Amino acid sequence: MAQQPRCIWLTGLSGSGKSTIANALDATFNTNGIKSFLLDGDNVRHGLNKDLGMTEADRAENIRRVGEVAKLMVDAGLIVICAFISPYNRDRQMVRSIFDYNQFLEVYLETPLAVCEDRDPKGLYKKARAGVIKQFTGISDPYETPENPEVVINTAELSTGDSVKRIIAALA
Ligand code: GGZ
Repeated sequence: MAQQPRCIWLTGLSGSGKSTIANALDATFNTNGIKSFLLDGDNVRHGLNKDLGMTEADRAENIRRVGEVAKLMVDAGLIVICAFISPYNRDRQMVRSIFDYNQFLEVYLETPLAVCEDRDPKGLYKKARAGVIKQFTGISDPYETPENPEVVINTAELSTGDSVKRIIAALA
């Protein structure tokens, strides 16, 4: 499984399966001796981007900084897996433009809102519906459907293992 350094960008609603698939991908690469690194809201929004909130401008800056860090890591020879809601087409296009033509793979997790809301692993949708969390993506904030993603996955229909296989096949 020889793989070139690259950025794999996972976009989708909260609860769509981004972190699950990102972690499974990371584990698969590492098992095969391929150096990869995972960037997601958990490790980035508590450190590098802890000054940012959820406004449109702050989300744009979140994505911009992550893209620049991912580019440095790709240049250092890693496969970088980024798992961010990244709800705006403009921001996803901007991050794509940071990379060379075949260095960027956009994976859209199209898991329907109703499924994500049903999963609600952290109770965030419930809080968003109650108005406790404002500007919540899919409820009170937009999610723009990706226009030209390289891969589209509905995790309500495809297992994590098959999702990983589909993404790795798209890297070939
Ligand atoms: C969406 C929110 C919000 C709001 C907190 N809207 O599923 P999670 O919980 O674990 O991951 C989500 C994370 C969003 O961070 P991102 O950096 O991925 O967002 S973006 O790409 O739009 O910049 C969610 C939680 O934080 N969360 N408030 N208002 N998700």
